[in-house]
Amino acid sequence: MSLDELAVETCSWAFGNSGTRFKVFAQPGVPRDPYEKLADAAQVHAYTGAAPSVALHIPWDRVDDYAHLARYAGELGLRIGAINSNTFQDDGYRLGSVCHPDPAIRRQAVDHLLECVDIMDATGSPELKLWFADGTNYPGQDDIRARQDRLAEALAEVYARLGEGQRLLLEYKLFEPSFYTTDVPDWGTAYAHCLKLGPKAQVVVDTGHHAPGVNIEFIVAFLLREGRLGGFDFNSRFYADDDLMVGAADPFQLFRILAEVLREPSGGIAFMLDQCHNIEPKIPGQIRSVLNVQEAAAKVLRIDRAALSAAQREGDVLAANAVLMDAFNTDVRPALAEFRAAKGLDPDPMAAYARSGYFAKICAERVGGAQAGWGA
Ligand code: RM4
Ligand code: MN
Repeated sequence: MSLDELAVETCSWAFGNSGTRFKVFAQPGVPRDPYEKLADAAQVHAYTGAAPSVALHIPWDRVDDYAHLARYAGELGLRIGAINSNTFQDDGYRLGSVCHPDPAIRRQAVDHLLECVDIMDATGSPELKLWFADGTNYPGQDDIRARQDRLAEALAEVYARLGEGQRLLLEYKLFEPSFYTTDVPDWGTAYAHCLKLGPKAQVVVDTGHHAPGVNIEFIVAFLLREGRLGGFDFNSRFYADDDLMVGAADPFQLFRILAEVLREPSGGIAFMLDQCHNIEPKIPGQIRSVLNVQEAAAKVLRIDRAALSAAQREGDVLAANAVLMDAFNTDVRPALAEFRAAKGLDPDPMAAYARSGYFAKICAERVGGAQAGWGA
């Protein structure tokens, strides 16, 4: 694959207000509706040329007319990416959603997931991304195996509703908000459910959803080999699900992951950002993230694969490692600047956005109304 083909999906919620468990911080100029979120996402694409789609989160991005929203995205040069479901913010979900012991709550959750597929139909979105906050806090609280049965039943109903060209991406996360058991805690659980469902079900790897020290590139290599890697939620973590900018905490890990992914044409693997910009400005935060992925990919594309294979065949540990490190240690920024200039983009997207006056414009225009944020 070439850099030209690398597309990174931004996420609508990154443009809204966010924060911590303790405080959501309001920033000036924040979008008040999904249309304004798309307008901001279009800025990220305008300056990077590499962010042509935007993921939506339902109900945070609920509108009356989804086809209209998708047409607006088209006018901005964007398309609608993954539809992210949300079965974690209603009072009814205290004990879970699709795994809840009460069939009425499970029905409510599955109906929401089916509504998300309707939204895919209306917007042309190719992916339904499912992350469940389901789990338990205390030993004995619920039947662990029964919860798996309920999960499988819900997934099967949603899977059956998928149309041509639509797929279901099942995301896992070790813990949080549940602390004792999580119903989809790891890639193995997600993979097993996807296998049962069929070929349109794939695993999505959120880089922040593992225990410390987990070798994510191994998971990626395994899932790729099985044809079950559907995509990524890119972000960075230091401790848990920190949702910081991708490539900020551990650029070497990002390189190692992409080194596995970009071994083959990456078609069908959705590179998505799942981040929150709690203290930094949001549009530049997304631009920086896209650039970080692009930078890591550019380094990966410099890996001398022939030399690497030769060293591996010969069992030359140091030479093989050196091939990889040479690529990682290359400063690709000048080459990327040229690449952008050749495409008619500003070689420095961060500076170009800062100069553009867009931020002052949205601060002046977006006055009144409710700013978007978690739950909005
Ligand atoms: C979850 C998960 C999902 C994201 C929500 C906001 O932890 O990562 O992908 O949609 O957060
Ligand atoms: Mn995620």
